[in-house]
Amino acid sequence: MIDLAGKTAVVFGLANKRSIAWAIAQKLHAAGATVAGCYQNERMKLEAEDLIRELPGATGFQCDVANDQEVETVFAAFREKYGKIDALVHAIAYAPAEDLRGEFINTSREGFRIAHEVSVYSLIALSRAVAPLMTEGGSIMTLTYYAAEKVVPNYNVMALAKASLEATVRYLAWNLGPKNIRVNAISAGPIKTLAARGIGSMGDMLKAAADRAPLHRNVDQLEVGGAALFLASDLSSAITGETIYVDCGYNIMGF
Ligand code: NAD
Ligand code: 0WE
Repeated sequence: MIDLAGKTAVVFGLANKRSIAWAIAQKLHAAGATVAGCYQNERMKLEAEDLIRELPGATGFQCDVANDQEVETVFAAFREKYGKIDALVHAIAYAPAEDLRGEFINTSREGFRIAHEVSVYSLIALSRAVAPLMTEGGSIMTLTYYAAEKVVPNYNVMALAKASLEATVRYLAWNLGPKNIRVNAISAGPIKTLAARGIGSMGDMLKAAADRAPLHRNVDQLEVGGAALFLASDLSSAITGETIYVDCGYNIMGF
């Protein structure tokens, strides 16, 4: 059994019960960690706080990662409440809806900027803020998707952001290695979350992914949570800069 008693984990990206962040928060909490759950804004607050109440000892925080002032404020609150932090989970992505469909060549300058700022730069900003609190070393992780490497129709500008995110993980791993802070990405297979809602072909995509994957099924959030628990724990003490696939094996197939 993985024991995270005495460890504190901050989890960003909590929207609702389907959020990958929620599954990760539950797994870390079940292993004994003290959990801070972060949601984007007032609109997410009610639902997120309801979930956080299910985890005794957990606390909710509001933070829009596109806002430097809000990041600074939330980390001041973490410092005050916890002092030391052991794990940080970044489960955040956003691109304007119109850039996630249609012709890739029509990607807007603004859509490109927003996707990279919210989905990639935020990992750098959160890592810089958390590193001074990871006084006993730590584990930082983010969520990525296979479309960073191979074309997935309509993922468009988000694919560029995920490719950049995976490179960011390697550079952060190199930079923070001397502090014994590890940085990794989990590449999850498609899951029906809020971020996958409104994607017209999601049903077909889930079916195709299950057909092709060696395990012939889809991934669920709690399985991603299991990998996150491993990455938060000492069992992964020599793993950094990696992208770990939690996709039922989909990525290994050539045909
Ligand atoms: P989700 O919608 O539950 O989570 C996305 C979160 O990002 C939301 O909580 C949203 O509030 C947050 N967010 C967006 N902009 C923000 C901002 N400016 N400040 C703070 N938070 C912000 O969906 P999810 O599927 O759980 O997504 C979590 C991560 O997993 C994302 O990085 C996504 O790309 C990745 N991922 C998802 C899938 C999938 O199929 N669902 C597959 C692989 C990777
Ligand atoms: O990372 C994602 C989705 C991220 C996402 C989702 C939205 C929807 C609402 C980012 N920005 C927005 N902006 C919105 O306005 N996934 C891995 C899920 C996903 O999204 C796809 C997929 C898959 C899988 C989009 C097209 C094709 C496949």
